[in-house]
Amino acid sequence: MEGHEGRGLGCQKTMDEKIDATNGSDKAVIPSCCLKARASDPECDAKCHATVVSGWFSGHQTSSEKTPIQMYFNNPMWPGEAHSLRVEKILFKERSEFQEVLVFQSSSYGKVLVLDGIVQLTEKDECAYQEMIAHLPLCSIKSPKNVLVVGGGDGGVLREISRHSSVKLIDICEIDKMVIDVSKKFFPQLAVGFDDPRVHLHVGDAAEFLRSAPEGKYDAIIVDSSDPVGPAQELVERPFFQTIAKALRPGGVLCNMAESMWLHTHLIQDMISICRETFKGAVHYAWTSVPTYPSGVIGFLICSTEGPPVDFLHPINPIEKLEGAVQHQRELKFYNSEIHKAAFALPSFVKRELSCLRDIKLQERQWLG
Ligand code: SPD
Repeated sequence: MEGHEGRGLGCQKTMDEKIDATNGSDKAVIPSCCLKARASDPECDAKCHATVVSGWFSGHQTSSEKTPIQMYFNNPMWPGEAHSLRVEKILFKERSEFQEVLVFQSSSYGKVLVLDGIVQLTEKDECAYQEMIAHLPLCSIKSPKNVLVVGGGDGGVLREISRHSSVKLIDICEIDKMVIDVSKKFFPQLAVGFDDPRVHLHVGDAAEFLRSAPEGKYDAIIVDSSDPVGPAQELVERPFFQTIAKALRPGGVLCNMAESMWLHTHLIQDMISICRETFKGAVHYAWTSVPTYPSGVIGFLICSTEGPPVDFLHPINPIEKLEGAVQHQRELKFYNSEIHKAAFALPSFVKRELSCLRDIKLQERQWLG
């Protein structure tokens, strides 16, 4: 089950490197994590995928390009940069009705899920995203019962919600069935989330799903979307947030994937402004470190509706106090109550740039105190 992710988070030698060391070869013994510049076997490119050059995946590429190489380093979401992973084997590549779905075995991050050329998760660092996006909201309210996940078709967020025994219903609305099927086949340690009997799967458009959701139904809504290009575009627009606010009970919470503070402060600002107008409770920004996402970090917009006040910075429902939650199915790797509080501490440039954040002063005072 653990596979490559079982290598842990440290800097470890590959088998080849260990053999070199044992033979006393004069080849420098460099840990695999420092070998990014080493060229690989170009022959495998042809058998691989358009985003793979000399054995390295470098997102992002649009599949129908005539000159795809230009696109590897030219995603409009993060122009001028790309992150590479060494590909051991392509395991799956197919175009669904909505996007191109790719799974490969990397040499350092385990299996990797890529949608339209953009890394969605790797076995090694998925914990830092799924645990945070689920427990930041769920540990901030007492006894969450009804939870909705938007997107999240890999099942990782469901796996995390399952740790909360107070939860009675977990609706998930994912647009792309291929993502679910691929996850069940290649990422069973995430897709295990679908086995929970509390989960009700809806394959379809989340905006539509939310429009017909009963008012005030959910205690928490978690938006685990891909980037707002392609099928997820609608999910950063005002009408979508309005339907979310309506579907939440008073004092209910939203946790929404909100991109990188290094790359997307404008987008984050826009989302915050919309949410400030839409959610009448608190609006905060928190972040986590995910090495395989652009710039190595990703953030969350966390909001509550008008009603019983929610103090996101001091979790009222600490995970450590929930019986069996830390161990459930797979021991928590990243999230704990300390990291919950720390996630709201913002670098100075972000504070300045996100000065539209109504709660920024409050966030600062609460974090310090
Ligand atoms: N830039 C990539 C953002 C991906 C966010 N969603 C990931 C899905 C993992 N459940």
